[in-house]
Amino acid sequence: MAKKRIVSEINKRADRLPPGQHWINYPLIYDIVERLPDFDISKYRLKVWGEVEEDLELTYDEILSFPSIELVADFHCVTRWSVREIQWEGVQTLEILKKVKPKDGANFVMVHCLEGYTTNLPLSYLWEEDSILAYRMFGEIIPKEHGYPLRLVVPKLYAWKSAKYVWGIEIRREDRPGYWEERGYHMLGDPWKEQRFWGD
Ligand SMILES: Nc1nc2c(c(=O)[nH]1)N[C@H]1C(S)=C(S)[C@@H](COP(=O)(O)O)O[C@H]1N2
Ligand SMILES: [Mo]
Repeated sequence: MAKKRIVSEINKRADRLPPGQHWINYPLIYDIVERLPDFDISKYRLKVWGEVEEDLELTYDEILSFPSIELVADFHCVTRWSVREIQWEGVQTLEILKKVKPKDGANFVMVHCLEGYTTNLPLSYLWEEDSILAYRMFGEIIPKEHGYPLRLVVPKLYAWKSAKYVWGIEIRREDRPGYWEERGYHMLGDPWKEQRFWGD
């Protein structure tokens, strides 16, 4: 069966390039650490916990065996570069949410990454059909510097919300700032509203 392929709605907007952005050809690598630790894939687990009916813990192989989709989506960094049509493959976050069943009043997410990075976003963005946990980029296993083993891709928000090296998804009642949000970046980060920093 042909794999389901989704082109993000953001690529079809009349105002496709958000205000204050310019196109470049390939995403620049941004990391909060100089050297990434080595990730032992046999010990890797994706964990989902918090305000949910059922916690979830998956090995890398279990993630690969989930129904997957191909996603084509533009990528917008708050430092004003944007990249057209990145091709990803992975599991829709809505599939994960259907498994864990968030409780009433669960409205936010904190995403945890293997090197210590965190980022927060409203839970509603993980119900969007173009939000995925990606393990392939342009047809290859996602390169280490772009997020191996697993990367959250949320095309509707600035790229700092698309966390690389994800190991944990914490479902929460209250919002709490992640790494960049604690340093002044916007709690939501909608590129079309230019929500770059607190107060924007
Ligand atoms: N774990 C983790 N994810 C991260 C970051 C990071 O430092 N650590 N940087 C973010 C920022 S600021 C951007 S612009 C994008 C860059 O993606 P790339 O490095 O794959 O080009 O990753 C985001 N995800
Ligand atoms: Mo960024």
